[in-house]
Amino acid sequence: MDKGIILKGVGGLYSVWTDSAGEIYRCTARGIFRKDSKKPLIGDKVTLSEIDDNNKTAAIVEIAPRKSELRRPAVANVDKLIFVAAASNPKPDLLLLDKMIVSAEMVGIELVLMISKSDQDREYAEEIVKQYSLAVKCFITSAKNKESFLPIVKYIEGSTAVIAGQSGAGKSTFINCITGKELMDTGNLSEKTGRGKHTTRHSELFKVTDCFDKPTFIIDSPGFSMFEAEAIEPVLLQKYYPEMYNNEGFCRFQDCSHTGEPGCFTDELIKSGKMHQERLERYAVIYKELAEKYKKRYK
Ligand SMILES: Nc1nc2c(ncn2[C@@H]2O[C@H](COP(=O)(O)OP(=O)(O)OP(=O)(O)O)[C@@H](O)[C@H]2O)c(=O)[nH]1
Ligand SMILES: [Mg+2]
Ligand SMILES: [Zn+2]
Repeated sequence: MDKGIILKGVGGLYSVWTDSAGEIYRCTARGIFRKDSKKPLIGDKVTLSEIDDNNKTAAIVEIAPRKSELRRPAVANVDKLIFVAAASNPKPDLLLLDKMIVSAEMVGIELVLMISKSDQDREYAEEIVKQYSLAVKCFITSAKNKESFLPIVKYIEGSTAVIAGQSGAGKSTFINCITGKELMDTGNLSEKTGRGKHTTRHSELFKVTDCFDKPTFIIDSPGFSMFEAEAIEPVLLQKYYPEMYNNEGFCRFQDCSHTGEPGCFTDELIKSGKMHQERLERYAVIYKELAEKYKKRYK
């Protein structure tokens, strides 16, 4: 029996790094997981059996309890999530970002925002910071100036972080820059649509040694553009907005949804600069989506 960590999984075949052997084994998962509908995830700590040292193959027989679990990207045991939004090309989807913040808040993973490609539109990069700095930590970066990555590198040192965001935002470019290796393929945007081409197809975990003193792990993940808000009761949504839970106040109506009712405490937040107007407008969009979902489910 040996222990390891899942680096990658494609078509039911998992690459598992074992510290004791200092090597990667190609592993299959025993049927037992399928029975409990528990699927091994990148970042899972696993126990191996049937180890074949010559062919470097083994079977995963157990998954250790997870410290954390994310649905999108599907990864286990991360402490931090770096969400990459490009200042331009591709145009950032801020509603997607808002939903990701909610989702990370729910599972207790710290989300930080990396605004990439600031060389292409510095002004808009700063506009995004204005909208989000009251909710999450923000970093403005550009691959044209590698020093701009240093504050993030410092921030993830000693932890396990996953990097996520739209296709073409610059996730793999970041991984290559900070490791100083061409670990991942990167790809141009489609000229026709201005969107990324989904260059990265599978999540992959790397142990980064070069620029860190403490062991640090980072997971690259495929870009995505669709994300459904978690199916929570709409009144609970405010619990996942730092601007709201850090500045609680009273509304005229006890059952105020904070989506435009008169006498709402969010008016004060906007006026005093404790929440950005557009974050609040998108809050209302997500609230309505949840309300629809909730109605369908319980009617
Ligand atoms: N100008 C500029 N281009 C960048 C920057 N970062 C990345 N790019 C370019 O943007 C394109 C997409 O980068 P990738 O790193 O492949 O993007 P990704 O987020 O990994 O995309 P997927 O794997 O498809 O999810 C590449 O052509 C990169 O060279 C940046 O800071 N500035
Ligand atoms: Mg990529
Ligand atoms: Zn209110």
